[in-house]
Amino acid sequence: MSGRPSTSHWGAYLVRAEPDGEIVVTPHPADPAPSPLLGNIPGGLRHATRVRRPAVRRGWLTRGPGPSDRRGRDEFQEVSWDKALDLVAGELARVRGTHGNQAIFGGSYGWASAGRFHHSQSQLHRFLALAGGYVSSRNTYSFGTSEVLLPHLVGSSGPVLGGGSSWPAIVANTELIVAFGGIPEKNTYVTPGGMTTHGTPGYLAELAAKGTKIVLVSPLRSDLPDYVGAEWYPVVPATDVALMLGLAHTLATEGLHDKGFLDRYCVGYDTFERYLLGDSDGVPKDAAWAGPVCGVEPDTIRALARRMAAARTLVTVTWSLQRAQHGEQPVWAALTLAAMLGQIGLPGGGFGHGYGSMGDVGSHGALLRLPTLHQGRNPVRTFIPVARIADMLLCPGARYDYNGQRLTYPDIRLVYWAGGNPFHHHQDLGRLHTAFARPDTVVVHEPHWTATARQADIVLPATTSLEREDIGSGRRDSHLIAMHRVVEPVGEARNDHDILAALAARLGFGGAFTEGRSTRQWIEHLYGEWREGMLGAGHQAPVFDEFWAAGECRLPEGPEHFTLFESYRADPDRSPLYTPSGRIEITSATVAGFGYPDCPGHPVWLEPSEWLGSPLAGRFPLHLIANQPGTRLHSQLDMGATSQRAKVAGREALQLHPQDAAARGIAAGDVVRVFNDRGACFAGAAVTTAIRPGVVRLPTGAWFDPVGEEARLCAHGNPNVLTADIPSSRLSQGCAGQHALVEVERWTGDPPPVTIGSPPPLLPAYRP
Ligand code: PGD
Repeated sequence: MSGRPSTSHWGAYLVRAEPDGEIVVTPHPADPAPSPLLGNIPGGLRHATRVRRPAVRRGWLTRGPGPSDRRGRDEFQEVSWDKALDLVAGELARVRGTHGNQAIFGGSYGWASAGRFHHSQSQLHRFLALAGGYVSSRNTYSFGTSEVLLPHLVGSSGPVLGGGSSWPAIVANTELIVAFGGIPEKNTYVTPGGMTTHGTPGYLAELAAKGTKIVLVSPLRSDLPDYVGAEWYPVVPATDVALMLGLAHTLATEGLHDKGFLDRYCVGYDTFERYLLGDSDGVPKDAAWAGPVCGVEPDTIRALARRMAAARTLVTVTWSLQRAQHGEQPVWAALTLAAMLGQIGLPGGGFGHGYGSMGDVGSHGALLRLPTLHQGRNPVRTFIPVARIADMLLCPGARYDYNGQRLTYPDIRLVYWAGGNPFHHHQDLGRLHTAFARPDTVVVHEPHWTATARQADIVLPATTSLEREDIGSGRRDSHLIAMHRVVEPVGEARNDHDILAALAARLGFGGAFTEGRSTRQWIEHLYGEWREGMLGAGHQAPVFDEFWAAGECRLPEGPEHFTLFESYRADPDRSPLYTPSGRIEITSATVAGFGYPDCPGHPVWLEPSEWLGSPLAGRFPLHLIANQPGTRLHSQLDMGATSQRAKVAGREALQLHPQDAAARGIAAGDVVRVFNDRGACFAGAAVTTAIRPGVVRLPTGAWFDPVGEEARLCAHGNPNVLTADIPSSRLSQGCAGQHALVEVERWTGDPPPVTIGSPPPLLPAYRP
């Protein structure tokens, strides 16, 4: 072994520190397909953008707490840890005393780093719960729309989002995969908490070797690897539902749908069929109707529907499709299509959601409870759906809909964030910048000077996983990893836990927070609890010392051939779904009863406000896809070697079709300006035929580098200056950041320099 095992969200690896302090990272020997993202780790560790000392925004330090439009623009004053902790503890006490715990927002969404104990969000939630509570956030940016929708359709989101049918069952049985959004390999390296053996690329290669037919429905050909040999249907972005309806119409009118399955296992097909045939609205959703909307020839749609009915067919939808306005519809329509084929619950057939969205979807590792830090009970019941952060800050007291409830935004005075980067992950960053001017105080724990750290008042330097001890593993992982410390903390960085323990001590609940344990004792404790559970369930697990010395232990596998909804299919009366009817709800009386025009009671085609068929396309004729990057995880380690290699002209690469490039006089390598009414960013042009004409792709995660006071222009290429801060619908209020209409122009002048690779102006008044 050339190092000790450690793990990251993009996989386990071996790491060692050289005498000169540099670290060497190599793939884990058990991993058949290690992630290229490992290449970002060494360069990130001691990069110039590490936060080396606690820092306070000068305006906050001199004028004290209060709303300020200087956030993101002021200099920072470095201070001692004691001073910083006194300031944070004092401000928490002030806000609690004056406004109550309802005024503290501690949702703190974000992926942070792998590691079960030093999970930033769990640490912060435990701390704030003991401090009297906090306004929390619910659901995720990843699949927040499906999390709310699926319980109405199949009783729970767990089985669908938790992995679906296993790859071996698919490889053995599936004849045709119709993949809406494809199965993008780049995402399959990523799993929250880590993954030691990345299986998806190997299974895709097996499917190709077997000759399994795969239909890729996406404007981007890269949404399935070339070696799979997929048939590419370059659909117009945001119109998958029209294509699905065209397919469903062909099935229904040619008698290819499975009426027996629909009667026995589903409710509400008749209502949907009346819509499909045009009986309820006068518009038959036939292939001739669907073709011009989605850009696929009507004959091709009809032929595909017939092929789907004649084969063992798996209909899959990526999570990216629900990360859009009306994002409920592609998920609901795909489930309905699969139900019409009657193969849900049959090996290799039916419905899947998230193949290619995450590494563990389709994995057959056992779904085990991992060592977990208890977060305690949050006495404050107020929450927001996670993607409504800017609305909350901008509109305290406003009422809004969410999943059948009328909720009210709280009045937030203190925002506390650890382990997330909202100035990467949220939409319409110019609007978010305005929203972040509203609270009295923003506290951020961060290893790096991200855009979010720069928008804070108090920045506390956090360690990365290489600088501390932990235990790491992901859902369905093959290994539990003993994450030894590899290097000493960079600068004066401290672990999130130690920062919060020091604050808890100042606020009088230090003992309750730490329970008297050191970090090593916590790790042993969490491991011990986990081991007891494992032994109780009949699994083996070594004692802690053995595990720690060995560096890892193997985890049990789940059933290799698993099929989603198999037990439901076998006996729907004895194993009903947890829906009101106990059946798959193609029409949901509950959702219909909410009366939301943007999410009626069965799947429908609803035009988004921004797509190539909307009036706005007259001014902004290109459809931007802002999807997950292939060269980093979200915004993490954007300064690392893998991420930097893919930049064009020092900026994030914007992919566009040669026709669109030629029409604008753009050549590969040019600096371009991408813009719409919300904002603009600079990017580097990458010209490719692997994209539908009229579509451009700019992935998320280039560090936001705002130019000017309004923060509506990014020098570096963060697409979230362009995306709209609107929800998927009133049902789920999910993130809709995947799409926006834009225009692109070649930039002939001097573009603003990219400055985000250096720290913000720091006043080094304090030296240890
Ligand atoms: P990350 O870049 O992973 O993005 O959003 P998220 O905020 O999770 O941010 C994690 C931060 O944690 C990093 O800044 C990292 O430095 C910091 N960090 C790492 N380790 C530690 C630690 O130990 N302690 C502390 N305190 N900090 C740490 C991701 C979100 O973006 C997600 S999940 C999705 S799916 C969304 N996808 C899209 C999309 O498809 N399209 C658009 N337009 N926008 C999206 N945004 C969403």
